[in-house]
Amino acid sequence: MSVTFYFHPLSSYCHKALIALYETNTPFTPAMVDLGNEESRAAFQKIWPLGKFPVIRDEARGHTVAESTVIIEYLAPSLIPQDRDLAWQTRMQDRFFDNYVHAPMQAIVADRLRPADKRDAFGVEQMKANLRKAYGLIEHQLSGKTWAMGHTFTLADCAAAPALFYGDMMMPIAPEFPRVAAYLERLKNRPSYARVLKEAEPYFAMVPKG
Ligand SMILES: N[C@@H](CCC(=O)N[C@@H](CS)C(=O)NCC(=O)O)C(=O)O
Repeated sequence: MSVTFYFHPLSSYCHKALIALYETNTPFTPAMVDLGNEESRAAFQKIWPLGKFPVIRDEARGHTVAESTVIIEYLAPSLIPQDRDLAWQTRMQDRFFDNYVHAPMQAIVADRLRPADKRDAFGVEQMKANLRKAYGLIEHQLSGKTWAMGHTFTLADCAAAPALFYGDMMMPIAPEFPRVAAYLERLKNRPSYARVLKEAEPYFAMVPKG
């Protein structure tokens, strides 16, 4: 099965899906989207009118699949444990990283992309407080664990990696969260994510500094 993967090399949610694809050696055809280019944006919006990536198109089966978690379920289901309880716990972790780490991180990035007179310093402080709250929970949950679910690398780790990586870039992980910092290092050294980061390297200068 070969599918087209619409993405941008800097996109954190695309990183999440790419980690899963590399973890499982899933074949795909990459299609880079440049939202700043009218033609590229219009072509992508024909595939997915919301214009958010990642998205995959599986021509053979006639499916367009959006949302990083669902793309992973579609292409790399082995990253979700089969055991019923472990499965919901993994999905819960995935939701946790997306909603409580990835979302505030994205809001901080978005604020940095605004014109200087439209920035929201109060909102950014709130998002940073949300990140600290989430890190406190992760610090506790990681006790005795290598990966989010224990010894097995799962969907939850795919979600955690880009959220923590860019989160750390926006607000360095404080010394009071040593397990979170060590977990991020393990994630960065995981071959699937190391490959994603290497491919993104030429674009990192585009990430807003602050
Ligand atoms: N819930 C979505 C979020 C996707 C998302 O926010 N993608 C960002 C890139 S990381 C995007 O497409 N941004 C472009 C835009 O909003 O115009 C997922 O899990 O895939």
